[in-house]
Amino acid sequence: MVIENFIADWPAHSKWSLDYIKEVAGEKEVPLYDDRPVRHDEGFNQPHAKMRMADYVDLLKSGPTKYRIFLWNVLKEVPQLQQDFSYPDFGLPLMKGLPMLFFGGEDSYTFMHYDIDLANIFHFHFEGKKQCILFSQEQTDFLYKVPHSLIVREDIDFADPDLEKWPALKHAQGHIAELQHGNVLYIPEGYWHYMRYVTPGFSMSLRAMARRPRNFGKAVYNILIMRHFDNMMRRVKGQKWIDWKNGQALVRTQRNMARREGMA
Ligand SMILES: O=C(O)CCC(=O)C(=O)O
Ligand SMILES: [Fe+2]
Repeated sequence: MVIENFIADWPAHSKWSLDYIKEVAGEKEVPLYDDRPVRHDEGFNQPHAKMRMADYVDLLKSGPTKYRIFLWNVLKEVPQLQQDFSYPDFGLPLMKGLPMLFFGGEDSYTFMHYDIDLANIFHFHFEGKKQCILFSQEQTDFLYKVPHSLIVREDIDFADPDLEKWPALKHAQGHIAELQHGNVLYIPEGYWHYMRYVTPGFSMSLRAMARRPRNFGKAVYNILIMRHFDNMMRRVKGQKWIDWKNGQALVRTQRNMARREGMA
């Protein structure tokens, strides 16, 4: 799933670094996320802080930080960067309006999730070292997925999971990839992904729509119904809704395990 030396002919391959981003986008104000758990009074994917890009790059270089930039649209924010890459032919039609950048500091991580549209993701990595853990949708029964969301229990540390506390994870079969400068990671449609920034760095994702009917159907449901229902329940029930969902993550996974043992 990791392709090496694929983008060696892109100008971005030699040009793109944290210093270069600071040069071309230093004055931009960027939304930052840390690793705090989801709260009822925050919207879906609402940022936790804001900073100038120049200050953010300085922060990344000064030592470990939890702050990440998530889903930062190149076209909208720094259109000139478009000249540095192209849309390769991977045999899947890439969505050209959505090249997204992701940044993170040493030791920061993007929680285990899958994307709302269950897209195919091509993840191009530029600076730093990054560890990625992937699971297919077939593994969802073992992952303590939180209902009405796209995440698993946030108190699971995928860098070093506590298998006593989360025994179902022992049954999950996944993939691990280590990304270095210039690598491309293919994340098949709907796959769960967790990214840990071993050193400060950034990547770009290009996406292609989900093609399997089942995944496409889930994408439509998530976008049209799930996120609105979840937002409404947060407003109506508040933190109780979040706590109930986290409880259900445990209950449902335990039920899945019992059912499997029953079948064995
Ligand atoms: O690299 C990251 O921090 C997250 C990437 C991601 O979630 C994505 O490309 O969909
Ligand atoms: Fe993602």
